[in-house]
Amino acid sequence: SSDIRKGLIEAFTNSPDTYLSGESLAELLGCSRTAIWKHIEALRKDGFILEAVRKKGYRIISSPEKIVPNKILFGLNTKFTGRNIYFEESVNSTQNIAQRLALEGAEEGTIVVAEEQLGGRGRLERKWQSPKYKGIWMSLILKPSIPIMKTPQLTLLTAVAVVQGIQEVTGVQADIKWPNDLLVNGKKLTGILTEMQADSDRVHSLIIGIGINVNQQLEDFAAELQPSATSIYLETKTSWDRAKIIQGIMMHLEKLYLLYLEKGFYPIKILWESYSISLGQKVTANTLNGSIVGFAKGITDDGVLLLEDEQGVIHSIYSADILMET
Ligand code: BTX
Repeated sequence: SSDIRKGLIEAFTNSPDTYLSGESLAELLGCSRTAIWKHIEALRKDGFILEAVRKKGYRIISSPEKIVPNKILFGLNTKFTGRNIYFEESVNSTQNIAQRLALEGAEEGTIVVAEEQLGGRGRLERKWQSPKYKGIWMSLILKPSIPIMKTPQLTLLTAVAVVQGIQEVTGVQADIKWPNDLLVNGKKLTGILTEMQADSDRVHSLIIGIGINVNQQLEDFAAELQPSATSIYLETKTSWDRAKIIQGIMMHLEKLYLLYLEKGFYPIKILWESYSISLGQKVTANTLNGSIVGFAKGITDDGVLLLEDEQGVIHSIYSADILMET
């Protein structure tokens, strides 16, 4: 069956820009159309971008583009952010590796980048789908000397940096949904997960996980995510060099982080608000203690969301999933 795969790649290579039908490929390689279809799906999983057009067939748009760590470094204009790179082909979660490195004393700005995560995670034990060669699955170690209660500020800061980095490199303009989602036309492009190592009151290390859907086609998302997720490829019909996007994000992140250390959260808050779509709207906040419907008035200087309910009572939301009315 690896012969069929090799045969497929060869057939596509020999006729670039032409659509090859399942039927003709099956005939050429002496197997069933179902086998062809299975192998096409396997090629997709390996990072090939294929186009399927009804009645015409398949065409390879691009072969797998892998992240080259040196490409992240080349031209990277930062003092420390993203300069120390741990790169792996396949991991359970980049968060686990970054957690370990932080305990071992990794320097601030260290990033862990993987081509694939088998156990990528979101908040509240949810899963984060991280298919091979398709996205940016990375964790960044920061060591700000701040009290624990200020850590949400760094999640918001990261969201701003990721919006700016993606916009600069690809032109895609994402919106931020409090606290940590980046959306394009209401579909999820990016998730950010902040974990920490701290003692009773001070932070030692923040482990900021960033997951960005870059080169996925619709079929690369599990069926249940297809209506709610998007990728930069889906928004631009172009496949992107993920190393360049990482580089753009690192540069924006360091700039904002240094600004934050010098001037505090206020300038970051202003930027965050300018990208936010949750503010000024009626939203439902689903918290672990129940749901609150209210008008999103703003965020506090600690990054807490303020909701005003129908009785005019203001609720401080520390952690929730936000549903917006469309
Ligand atoms: P979250 O809890 O806000 O979102 C998780 C939810 O998002 C899932 O329950 C699912 O519905 C949906 N989802 C899962 N995968 C995807 C995807 N690829 N695209 C769009 N929607 C999806 C968000 O958590 C925080 C995610 C952080 C991921 C990074 S990747 C690098 C680092 N390592 C790691 O294990 N996690 C972080």
